Amino acid sequence: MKRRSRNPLVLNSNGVIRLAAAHNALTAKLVERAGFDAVWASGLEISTSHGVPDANILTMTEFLNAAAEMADSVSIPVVADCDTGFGNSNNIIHLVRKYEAARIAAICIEDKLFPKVNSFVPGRQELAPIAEFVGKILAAKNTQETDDFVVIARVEALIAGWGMEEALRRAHAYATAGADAIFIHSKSTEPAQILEFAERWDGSAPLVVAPTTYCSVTVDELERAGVKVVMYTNHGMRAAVRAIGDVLGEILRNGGSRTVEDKIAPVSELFQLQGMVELKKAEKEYLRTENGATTAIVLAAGAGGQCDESLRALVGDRPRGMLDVHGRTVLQRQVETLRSVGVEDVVVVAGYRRAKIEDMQDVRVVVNEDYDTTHIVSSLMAAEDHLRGDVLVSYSDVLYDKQTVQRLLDCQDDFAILVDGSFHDDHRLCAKRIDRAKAERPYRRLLRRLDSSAPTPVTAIGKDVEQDETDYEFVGVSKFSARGCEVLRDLYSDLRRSRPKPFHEAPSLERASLTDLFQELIDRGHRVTGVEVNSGWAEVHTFDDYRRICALLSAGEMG
Ligand code: SPV
Ligand code: MG
Repeated sequence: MKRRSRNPLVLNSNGVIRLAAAHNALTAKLVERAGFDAVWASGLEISTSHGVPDANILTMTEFLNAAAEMADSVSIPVVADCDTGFGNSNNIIHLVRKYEAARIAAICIEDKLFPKVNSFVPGRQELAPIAEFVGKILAAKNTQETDDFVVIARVEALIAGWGMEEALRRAHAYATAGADAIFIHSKSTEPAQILEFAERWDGSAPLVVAPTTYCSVTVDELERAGVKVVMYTNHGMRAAVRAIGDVLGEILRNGGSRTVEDKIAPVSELFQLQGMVELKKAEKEYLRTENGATTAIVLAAGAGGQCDESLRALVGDRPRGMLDVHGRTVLQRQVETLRSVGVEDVVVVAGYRRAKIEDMQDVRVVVNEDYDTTHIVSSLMAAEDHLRGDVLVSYSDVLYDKQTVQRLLDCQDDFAILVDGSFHDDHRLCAKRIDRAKAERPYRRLLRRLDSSAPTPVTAIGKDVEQDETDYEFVGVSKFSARGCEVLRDLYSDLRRSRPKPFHEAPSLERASLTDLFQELIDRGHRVTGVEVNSGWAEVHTFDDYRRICALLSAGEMG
């Protein structure tokens, strides 16, 4: 979306407009994030950021590049400090063309002689003749192509010590020449000088001020005095200089960075400011790789205490996925397996004792705040923003090997679920309340067959599927194509409206399991494909499961 420049003077038609300074995209974003109305692309800050004096050492192109970078990065208007215009009226014509084309909302030019020196530097502050500066304003106003481009004229008479009468005379001449606003600058340490100017000003153009030295004045007081725009022209940079210096000093003093960690922004905040979230979204939409970019969503919000009695002592204080298996949690092992088959983007839905999950490196965490009153479908939909492109969805208490996940990734159907028929061989499992699936092609035990791995549509799924109708057990891992995700999101918003009670085997949608969702998809005519495996995975539901997995993994299986 291309932004148009916007006249900053009409932003808050009734109230005062507040600007803060920036010198690059990052600081402009911080100005916007803090809630200021517009950005002041400060000559002082841009010069300082280049390590050179604010005395027209940099060229117009360098100031323009900095301001354009800001305008590209924020949606609020950018007001560019253009010093004296980098020359005479010819330079003004050139600069207006360039700045307007770069979608900079406003320029500010000051009535000093080129090359200027920052107004707070004692000594030489030479004023231009009024007529010459009026010529610059006329040149600027006659050059602009869009109606809402703003030209601010800055009066430096008070800075140069030429007195109040001269300041008013100049301001009046500039407003008459067509300046859209008058920036009356002062280096007095008291607001009296600016308040007197405002009191005597004829109101022929809105007033802009920068209370750097007379900082006791408030925005409200300035507004009451008739000021339209208040600019904080260097405060962000001064804050950064102090903070950076303090933190770097502390690291050297302490011989490490542990003590500064809580005082500085986390790296994730830098990613946010960079636009990494948007990049990841775009990547899902457009980046095509040979294997496709699959996101994994691991559902780990449930309380450890909800599991089988025999396991409770081990997971009572943590999410089930945080169960330790030979020094690595089940979740860590899942993430490693997923990465080994090229699934880089792993989103974990946390809830119960979420801090343990939030400490994990390299995964993105979303939270199901209602984890104690809701169930798996609600956790999945807490990650709705990530249900885009190909998505693999996994329970957090199941381990699988590479080949098993790869079989699911290879299935191109919109809804695919891993199923296993080998529970038929275990009479204890046969009687248990496992997730059962009936399929179009029945499970055929011990038959040597060529088509053993051909996927088959599931016709019924849930814990209540009759024992003698059950062909397979649902492994707890499923995959949705990009279209499947779209269907799922629409289905969910539809269900949220109709609030079915019960919802298949669940008392409500909020308490629904994935199997209820798959049954709903089947009932609505969607094909849910069972991808058959008969080894390569294990769930951790009971202490016996846990013991078996520990033994298996120490024997080096399920790498
Ligand atoms: C700037 O920010 O570069 C200005 C305002 O011109 S001031 O430094 O306050 O003079
Ligand atoms: Mg300046």
